[in-house]
Amino acid sequence: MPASLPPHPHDISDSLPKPTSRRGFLAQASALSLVIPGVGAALTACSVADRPNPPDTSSAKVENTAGSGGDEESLRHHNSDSRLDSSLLKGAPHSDLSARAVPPPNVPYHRYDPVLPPLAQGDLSLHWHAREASIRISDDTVVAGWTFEGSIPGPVVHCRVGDTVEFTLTNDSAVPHSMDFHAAQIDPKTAFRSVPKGQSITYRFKPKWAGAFMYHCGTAPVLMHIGSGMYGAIIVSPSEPLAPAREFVLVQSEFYLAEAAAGVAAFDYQKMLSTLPDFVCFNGRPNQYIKDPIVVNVGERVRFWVVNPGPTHPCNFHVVGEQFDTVYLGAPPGNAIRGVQTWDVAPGGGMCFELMCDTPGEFPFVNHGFGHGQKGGIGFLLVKS
Ligand SMILES: [Cu+2]
Repeated sequence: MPASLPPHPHDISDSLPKPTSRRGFLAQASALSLVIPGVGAALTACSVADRPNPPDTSSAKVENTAGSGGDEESLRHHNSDSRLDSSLLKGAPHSDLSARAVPPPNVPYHRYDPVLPPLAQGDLSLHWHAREASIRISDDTVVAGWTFEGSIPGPVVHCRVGDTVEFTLTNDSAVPHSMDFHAAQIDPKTAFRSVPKGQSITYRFKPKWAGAFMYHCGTAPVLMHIGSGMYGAIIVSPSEPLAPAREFVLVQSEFYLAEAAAGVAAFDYQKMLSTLPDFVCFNGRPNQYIKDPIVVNVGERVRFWVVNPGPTHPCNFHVVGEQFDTVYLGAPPGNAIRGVQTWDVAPGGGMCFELMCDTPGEFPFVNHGFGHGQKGGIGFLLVKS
């Protein structure tokens, strides 16, 4: 007998109105009969960790799917999503932010604005700071981020092909950091080098190609720096404007978290290596556009600039109930393909998706790799009549 099919996305979204904890997501997955051994084992581990709360029936159900006969200790050994399973990964560096992070009595939640900022007029000069910051990503989860400008993702940069971007990074953090713009063609050894605390680096570049590009800290181990929040999008518009549209930026990324200390969850490098994230998010907060959708009007063209910093998984971008009339595989306005249902944006990549909103309704946009969509990679595009 095959495993139960996941519900239709509309049903999923109906059941996912609120961001919750990692444990909540796992319990939710179980409740939706998503039979995923790794998730089931993780759920069991959470249940064990959360004693004396009694395990619910859903956790018991998933235990059975793991084929262990319900023995919690043996399940741990099969749980690659658990820090307890040290047989998989040893000696990897680990964030020590949890020990230093300030408890978050007043870390406000804010929605990451998905609207593409206006195009800079002419050349662009940016001076950013790399710094640590506590970021609330949901009602009950605050993470100890390594950030650009105190934000995960970092700010969206919007420029045009051929404009000069002058960028300065000052490092306020004890850990060395750097900046790698995928929109630049430049000697990385010079421009993308790491800078220690209190020092700065400045470089200039002229984007040669339009498109949705990633930027990130490239300091080793890159996985740790990207995985801890040091990424964002630089959108390069073509010389000739594209068709008028409502333009949005979606940065999909994964969160691999350790247990919270003093209310703040550090990022977990071993979990990053295991590649089983706790959350997959558009713009840094699980399900944030379920809670507060992206709203457009019927008859409008929508252009999604989708960037995937990963660090590891693809974004199989899809809008339920819609089709993309145009997907630009490379620099817009060239490289367009038509009539697309889903296209994957690779980790480290970016792509431009367009659709005409000629039907009113509530359209979920998802990572159609639903193991990821279920972990927060889902939102609503609300088309008003
Ligand atoms: Cu860094």
